Amino acid sequence: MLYPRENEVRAISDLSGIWDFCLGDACNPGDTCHSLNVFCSQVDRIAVPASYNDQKDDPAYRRHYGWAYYQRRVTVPSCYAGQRVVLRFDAVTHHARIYLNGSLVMEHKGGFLPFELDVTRQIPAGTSAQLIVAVDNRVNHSTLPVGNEGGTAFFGSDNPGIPSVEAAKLWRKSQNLPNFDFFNYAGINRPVRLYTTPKAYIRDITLVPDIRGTDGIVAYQVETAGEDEETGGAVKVEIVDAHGTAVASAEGSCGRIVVPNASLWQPWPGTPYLYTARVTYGQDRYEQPFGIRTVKVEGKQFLINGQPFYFKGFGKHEDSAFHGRGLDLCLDVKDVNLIHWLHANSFRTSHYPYAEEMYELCDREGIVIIDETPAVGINAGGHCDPYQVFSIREHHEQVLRDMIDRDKNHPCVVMWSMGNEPDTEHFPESAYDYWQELYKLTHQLDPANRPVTFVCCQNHYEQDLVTRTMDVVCINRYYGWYNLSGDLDAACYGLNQELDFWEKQGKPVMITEYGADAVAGIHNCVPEMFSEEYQTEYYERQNAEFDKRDFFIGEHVWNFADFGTIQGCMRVDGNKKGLLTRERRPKMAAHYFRKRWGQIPNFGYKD
Ligand code: BDP
Repeated sequence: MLYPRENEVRAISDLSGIWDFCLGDACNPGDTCHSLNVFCSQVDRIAVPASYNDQKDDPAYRRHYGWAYYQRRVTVPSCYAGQRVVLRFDAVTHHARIYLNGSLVMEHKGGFLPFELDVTRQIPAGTSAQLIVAVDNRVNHSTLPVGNEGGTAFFGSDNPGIPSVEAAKLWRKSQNLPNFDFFNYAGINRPVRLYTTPKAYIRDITLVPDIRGTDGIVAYQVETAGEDEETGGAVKVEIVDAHGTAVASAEGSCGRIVVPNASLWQPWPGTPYLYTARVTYGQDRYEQPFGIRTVKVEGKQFLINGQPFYFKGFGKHEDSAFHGRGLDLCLDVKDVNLIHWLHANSFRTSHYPYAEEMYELCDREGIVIIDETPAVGINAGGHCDPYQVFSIREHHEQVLRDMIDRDKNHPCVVMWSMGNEPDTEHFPESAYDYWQELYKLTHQLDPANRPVTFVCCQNHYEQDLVTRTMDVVCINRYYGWYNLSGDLDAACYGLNQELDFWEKQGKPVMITEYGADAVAGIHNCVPEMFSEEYQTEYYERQNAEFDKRDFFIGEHVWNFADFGTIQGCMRVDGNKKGLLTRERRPKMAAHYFRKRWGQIPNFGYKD
């Protein structure tokens, strides 16, 4: 799906702003849903885009569990007459029903990917309509991420030691129990826009770059659609360099274009050179930025432009004060600048696809991304086989499809992660069947056929049949934190035993999570858990082990910054494993990594 861009023939009306809002299920979100002022006892104001949870200091907002309603009027200006008008939602978390003038016009499941609706007929140019967005934040065994609505809390405590079954039931019923470790921020988290296209329009563009000698080869495909399609005319593609000079062109809806003496997209501090594909079709125009670079796994190496790359970076979250998971462009720019400051080169979009603006920024800034679906929490701690019990399969395929469709043209995206920490040890055969099929599908879906992985949790790695079959083995490990707690000698011993196992598999391996909570400001002469000293030493010791292994292709710290979670006896006002605080102030470990990563080149570190 193309990102909305304004140009000489396409217009955008941004619907960000302060909308009307109410919580609850006073309106049954069925086929009709009329004015909030009729069915809500209290209509509040809410900022869009942003999560609603922290916009009012009210437990009802913070802990809300179920439907919530957003409302505003939408006007299609008369100057849009004769155009196709589309209403686009970048992300509504997790389940949305869209009503225009009281009638249900669209429904969408999944909280992190865009969806859109042609409203040309519903809202004729020069008129307006009432828009209501009903949002459901419940997570259960059919959603991604997975939750435990009304059931057992697989994640964290389920009130062990409580003799009263009734009390435990009450506790479970009152909450929207996530099966994941990040606060379940909900609402209209990303922009809502109206955009126009001509009636015959460019529906999608796919660009697959390759390198031959000093030339770039771009295989392209342009999908067109709409009324008057026949008369839309020929598709033309012009490749424009960073100075705005046309360097190559082609006609027809698919083909190959040679870019002579191409400048490559290189990760920072190399130059992330971007070209633009200027596509025209009849009246329509669209400019798609892209980079010329290759990505490949060969033996035990991950090659970008044919050179062995070393991942230095983090798992992140979209998470900040007040906004929750809402788009915050200022924070995105700040984070990318902090990534540069740390001499890091990459991050994983743990645990869901991020806002499109972040990928565009990373394309421009040369930050490498491992792009992850929201498939987190496919794990029942061994109580049951999640692959049999959870009804997620179809939805999982859908999010893979939509994520790749949305992100396929970004040079910053170098690998797909199908999910995070599923159960692969209690039901290894079941897990194998599930992930192998998705692995094949992911390869088929990506026109550029990038490497595919999933991220495996600390487990009996010898029993796990899936992780070893991925293009890159991605492991999350907490030696010295959740296990062998506080003892870094034992932790390094355990880690090395496991690395010996991986060495024999002949695959590239990276750590996609490792970390220790550190509450900023807690210091100790003897490094003990939760102190900044322990967090730093934890990393120093384990990194020294990674450095000895030539098949080890990267280190992603957990986490870039402290982030919000549900309450629980394991969390002190959120997860404190950040190198930075939630306000983006560095802890001791950030200074340590800045020094370390400043000495590790992007390419050839393990040669
Ligand atoms: C890992 C999860 C991550 C958690 C982290 C932790 O992938 O989402 O936040 O543990 O416990 O298992 O800090």
